[in-house]
Amino acid sequence: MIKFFSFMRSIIVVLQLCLCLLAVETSFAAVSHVIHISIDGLRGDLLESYINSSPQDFPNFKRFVDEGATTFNGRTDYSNTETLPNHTSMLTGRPVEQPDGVPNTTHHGYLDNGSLSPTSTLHNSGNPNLSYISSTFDIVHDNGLSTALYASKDKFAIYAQSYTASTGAPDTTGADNGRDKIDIHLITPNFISMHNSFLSDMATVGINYSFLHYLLPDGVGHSAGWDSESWNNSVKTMDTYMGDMFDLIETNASLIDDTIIVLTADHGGTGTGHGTATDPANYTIPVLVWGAGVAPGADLYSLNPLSRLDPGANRPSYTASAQPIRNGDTGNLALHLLGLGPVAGSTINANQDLVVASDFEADFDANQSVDSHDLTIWQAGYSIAGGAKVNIGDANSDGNVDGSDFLVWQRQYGSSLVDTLTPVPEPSSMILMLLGVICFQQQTKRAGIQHWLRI
Ligand SMILES: [Ca+2]
Ligand SMILES: [Ca+2]
Ligand SMILES: [Ca+2]
Ligand SMILES: [Ca+2]
Ligand SMILES: [Zn+2]
Repeated sequence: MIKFFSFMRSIIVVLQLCLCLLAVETSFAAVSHVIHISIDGLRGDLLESYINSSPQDFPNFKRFVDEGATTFNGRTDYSNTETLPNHTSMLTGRPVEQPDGVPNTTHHGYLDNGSLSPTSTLHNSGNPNLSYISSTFDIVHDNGLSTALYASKDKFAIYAQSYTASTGAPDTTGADNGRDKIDIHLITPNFISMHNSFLSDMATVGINYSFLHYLLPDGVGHSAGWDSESWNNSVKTMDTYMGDMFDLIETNASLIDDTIIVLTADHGGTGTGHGTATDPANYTIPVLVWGAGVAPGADLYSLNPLSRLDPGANRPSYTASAQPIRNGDTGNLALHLLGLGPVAGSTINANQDLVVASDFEADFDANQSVDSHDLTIWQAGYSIAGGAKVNIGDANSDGNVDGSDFLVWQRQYGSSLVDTLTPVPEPSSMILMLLGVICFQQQTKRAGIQHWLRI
């Protein structure tokens, strides 16, 4: 009788284990801090070729590639490759101009690029069909979190002026956090002091959402030309600034493991300008995401096979069936990473479906499918003890690549967002597989890679 009960108890334990294993999809854990960065004029294809040809000169941009989810083939707004219109898209999730066939309340319409008056706001100078144009600052602040804007061109005052105690919208989300949506703002052409102010503010205050704008590559591009030696050096300088960001996060106990950087650019450039919106040199920009929970070494297009498509050299319009990843996606992405909903009235990434991690723990190459290629990655990483990331085969985030990661791969094998027809093991056969594994574990004193592969 006692044997019978202990047998039943084992069965129940196994069934419970199976039930929890059936929940294979992971959910992204929100972080407390997002640093949203725009590097003015940082052309995507040039940045990529610099990193590839001399990685030692761009160690921090390379860290984004090795440790984060990235693309160098992002897109600006469709019709505009100027500074403020594109930054306004990043902050509002709206196209610059009205796309064909969509309501005239869709676009932000802020085409001005520098002639603001002290009373100019996005609301009185943008799309006349909108009385108020909401932003990332609204959503974060209305939810009781802290916000900051650091910008290195005076014309960025348009954002500070648009969200003051008198120009910002009343807060109707939970407790009243007020109409002044930007807690800290520093707008100065002295980007070195701007950068240092951010580093010290962030270390002491721990701002939840910061938007930073660095002018350097744009200024050098206009004087010396994009892809000139001076321009290359300006990107090296920005690389050291990004190194400061990593240091800031990794030396601060309250930021590490709770912060994500989202980096993009307003436009690229060629010759000494960037005004032609149809020129690939102007519309090709990077989108680099790094930090807690972000898939390491991942390509953003591979991570988003259902919602985004690498446009090659093309310039898809907003109504194209397959959308590229745009700088305008990054605002609603930043909000999503903070666990917040989208900007009111936004249309770019408005359903926040741009993801930065795989749905599956055993998707080691981060393409939203668990297949034999993921197994080869696990095989190559097998027996690494300590410091392993998911892209070398650590499915259960313990830093080791071992048999338990293989078991995760085994139960997720065939899972895919792309091809839902791929057979997934039936629960009953999964139970049999699991029982087999448990017996195997008991019988095996030393589990080498060949043993796991023979299961
Ligand atoms: Ca610019
Ligand atoms: Ca509120
Ligand atoms: Ca995969
Ligand atoms: Ca592991
Ligand atoms: Zn410019």
